[in-house]
Amino acid sequence: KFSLVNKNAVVVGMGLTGLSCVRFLLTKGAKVTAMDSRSELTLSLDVPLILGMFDTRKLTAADLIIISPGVDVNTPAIQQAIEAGVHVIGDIELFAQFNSCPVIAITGSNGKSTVTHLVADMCKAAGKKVLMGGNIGVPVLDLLEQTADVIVLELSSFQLETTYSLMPQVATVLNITEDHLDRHGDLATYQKIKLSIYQNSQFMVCNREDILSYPINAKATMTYGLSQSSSGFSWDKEQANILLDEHFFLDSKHCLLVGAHNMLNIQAAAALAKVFGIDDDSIRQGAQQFGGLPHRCQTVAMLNNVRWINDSKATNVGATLAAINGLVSNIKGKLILIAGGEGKGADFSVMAECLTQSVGLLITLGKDGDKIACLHPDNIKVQTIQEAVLVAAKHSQVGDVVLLSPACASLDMFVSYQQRGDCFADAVKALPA
Ligand code: UMA
Ligand code: ADP
Repeated sequence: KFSLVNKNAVVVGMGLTGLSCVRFLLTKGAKVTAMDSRSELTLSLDVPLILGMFDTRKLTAADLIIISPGVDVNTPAIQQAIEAGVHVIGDIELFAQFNSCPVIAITGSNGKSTVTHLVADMCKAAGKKVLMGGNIGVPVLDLLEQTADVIVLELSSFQLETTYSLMPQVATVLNITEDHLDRHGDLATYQKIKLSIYQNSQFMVCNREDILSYPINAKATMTYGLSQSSSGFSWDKEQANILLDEHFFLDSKHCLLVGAHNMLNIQAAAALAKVFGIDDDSIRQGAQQFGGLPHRCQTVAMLNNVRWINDSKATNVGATLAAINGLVSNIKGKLILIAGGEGKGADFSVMAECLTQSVGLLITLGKDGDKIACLHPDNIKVQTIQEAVLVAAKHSQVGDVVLLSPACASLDMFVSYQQRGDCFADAVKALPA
């Protein structure tokens, strides 16, 4: 365990994470300096603040640097400090050093927030006091102020990259598909960072459908998947039931979540909860009551028998493919897809087959919209979400589905994926009846 008393700590990045780190370090008696690349910023915390270019001298002289997930560890000033022997960690590592509550840890390219909520609900149904945090939007250090029976953590690759000693009771990598390659360089590096969640984990839950998500040199405690399996969770497609060890476990018709990817999410959450020791009835109750999160395949309107779906949280190719494949068998008319935004260096060509087979009309926008548009012969390029909605309305007929599932981050045009999704929903509501 670190002693932080009188340590010179520099916190880099003054977003949600950085602010929580400053608050925590002050309570532990550290001498804290805050840094942020922005040129203007007012802090309500009483610590020295260095703005603009990172101060290399200050960084290399520090005892400890805590960097925010949005700050690249490969930033030259940070690398220089690492070479000078300074300990560089993230808030999750700091949390791990001080936490004594059991942790269920969840990462993966897609489904993290959904599974995190499902697991939390299953634990709550069993009467446990549950806290949720991490990439889901709650800085983990803030959780240390409360007591709980279990902490459910959603962890991103940026957070895992600077974490070394988290010891989850049970952990999972839900799936691995391309994301954040602009930061991590290649899929192998991204995968290695994701798999580090298993490093000190007592138990591991793995997805049989995704071999990349398995731990290297270790055995899965429990598996799940759509494929048949004599042990773990599986899927009976004919009856639409979730099975456990080949016996009936849960009828998906009693669940509010729909789509193949969500059947995997329910199984993953059930496996995590079961391995953690939650009873089957509470697992079923949590799975049945969860209605899904906003901006994830959420129906925002039914207008003239056209369904409008907001999947703004689909910020990578894997998420958009899952949304299309999950929806397509239930569409009577055609699927109109709105996609594009900040592509984060992704290879969109893997979407080509799915787009030409399942999408009737493709509407693109944003910085990397053209890279998607060229994959479909019937495409229309637009400038704004409002224009995309108007074009979709003009081309839609009874039975069609209009899906906003961008396969890209939103930051080229919006503050967040939430703002993008809200803009879409507002534009749909503004359509003439
Ligand atoms: N900053 C710099 N220099 C840089 C980059 C950023 O100074 O080079 C500063 C910015 O000026 C800003 C601050 O850093 O003041 C922002 O820090 P941040 O980007 O790390 O964001 P936080 O507000 O701390 O939020 C982070 C996560 N953000 C990212 O990983 C980008 C949040 O995940 C997370 O919810 C939160 O910590 C609490 O744990 C968001 C996210 O987009 C939702 N995550 C990515 C994703 O899901 O795809 C990984
Ligand atoms: P994350 O927190 O990892 O971004 P979410 O639960 O917020 O995951 O879902 C984000 C998007 O990913 C959704 O909009 C949906 O289209 C897609 N998605 C959800 N679960 C899965 C899954 N298991 N596999 C692939 N895609 C998924």
